[in-house]
Amino acid sequence: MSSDKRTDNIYAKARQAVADFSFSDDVVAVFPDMIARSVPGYDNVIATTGLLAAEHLPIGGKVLDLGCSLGATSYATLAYLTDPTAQVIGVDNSEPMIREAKRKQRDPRLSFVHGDILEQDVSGANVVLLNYVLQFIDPETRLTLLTNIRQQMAPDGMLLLSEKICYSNPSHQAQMEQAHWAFKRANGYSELEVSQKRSALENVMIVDTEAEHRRRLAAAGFTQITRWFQCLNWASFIIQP
Ligand code: GEK
Repeated sequence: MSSDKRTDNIYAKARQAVADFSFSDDVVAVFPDMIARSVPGYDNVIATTGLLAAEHLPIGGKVLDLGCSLGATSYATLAYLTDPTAQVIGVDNSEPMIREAKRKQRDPRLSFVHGDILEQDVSGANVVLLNYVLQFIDPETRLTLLTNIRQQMAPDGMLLLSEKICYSNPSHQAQMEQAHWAFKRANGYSELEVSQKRSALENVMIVDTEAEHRRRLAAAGFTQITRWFQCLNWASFIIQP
């Protein structure tokens, strides 16, 4: 493992009270390891999202990576692009995250912005990336965000969305949730780590069913919604006007 990928053991020790999860300095330091061991299919989704974004981009095109963290999907997109005039803008409201992203910045076509994606202008974007971010946005605000994206992005633009999803059928939900915990244990997280992380995320990460996503995307004005990947209860969609 490279020194770049420090092991996540944030929840390894028992805590008296587990505070709500936030994208703090501690999390940023272990983020690549944390997300790869927690999100089924993460590496595949990032690389393929980059490919889909690059394929959709015209010469001189613009990509907005909303909730970019350290810019993994931005870099995956640029890896497929030879166009020196392409522009990728990563936006995140975690100051430690953006500070670290800027420190590691290694492509002149990519810029990082510290800001709230709810306030971000995405005018003229050919591709908008929302990878595992909508689930952290207040459910009441999600439709407004998607409507703004739909109205501001290029008329033939593409939104690439990845999310954890839940199921309205309780036995499907239990089966998938348990499979996800097993996935995390198989990646080296202890029972305690899985359960403390779950408590930390309880009020912060609110997931929807695929049907709810489809309803809201349609209400925002999108008509083409294709699920292109799913691993357990984590799914990715290509979305177009
Ligand atoms: C990846 N896309 O590697 N405005 C801006 N950023 C926000 C907001 C907001 N309102 N809310 C949350 N974030 C990345 C992974 S991580 C997913 C995305 C995860 C940011 C938050 O600071 C964090 O960096 C990111 O969204 C979610 O593909 O950690 O599970």
